[in-house]
Amino acid sequence: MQMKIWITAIAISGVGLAALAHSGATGVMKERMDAMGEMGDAMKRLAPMMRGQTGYDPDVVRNAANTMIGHAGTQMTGLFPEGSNGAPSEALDAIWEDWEEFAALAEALRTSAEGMKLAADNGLAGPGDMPGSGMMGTDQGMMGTGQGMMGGTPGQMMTTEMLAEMPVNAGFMAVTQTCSACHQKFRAEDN
Ligand code: HEC
Ligand SMILES: [Cu+2]
Repeated sequence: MQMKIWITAIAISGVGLAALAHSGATGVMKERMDAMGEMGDAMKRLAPMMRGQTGYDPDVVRNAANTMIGHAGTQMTGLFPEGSNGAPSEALDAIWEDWEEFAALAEALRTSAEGMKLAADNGLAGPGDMPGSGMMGTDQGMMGTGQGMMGGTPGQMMTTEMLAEMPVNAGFMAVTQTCSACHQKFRAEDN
């Protein structure tokens, strides 16, 4: 009886169902979901560090950057053959309608992740080191929408070389922006 209520609660919340749907992915769909999942885990490890909530470790930053570099550019676009969406995928048709922009964002992920990697030893921005550094540490700021004050294709304003010279927060921001810009346009559920 109690078990039944518990199962019903999970079904209603949708959590169990979503997990099941995604575990049904196979082939290239599963491969890219796994790759995205790895990057998501890397971002979760970085976020508290970038906010100063956990101790700063440049090796963790470099490892996370390597994960993203390994999944960026043609590594990523190669996992999206034309028409490879439909349930349980969240990939939108817009990917193949606007392939150039999709590929540019996949490439921007490499640029920004390489910048973050090279900036690892620069450490975090101190108060006042960067204009607006207060909001840089979060992924909720106006820049985090991917449509903010930078305009254009996010992540393309700042080159790898520029990011390499800045506090590591800037590279992290650029990576975050690139993830969310692509998800906003090319993924059904942005979460
Ligand atoms: C060039 C576009 C693009 C970039 C850049 C990108 N993603 Fe994605 N992401 C997608 C698409 C499209 C999907 C949906 C794939 C599917 O369901 O078939 C997705 C799905 C995901 C998922 C869900 C995986 C699953 O199991 O369904 C996570 C987590 C994720 N991305 C994290 C990230 C993170 C973190 C970054 C940046 C470090 C990132 N993504 C960068 C396009 C992108
Ligand atoms: Cu999935």
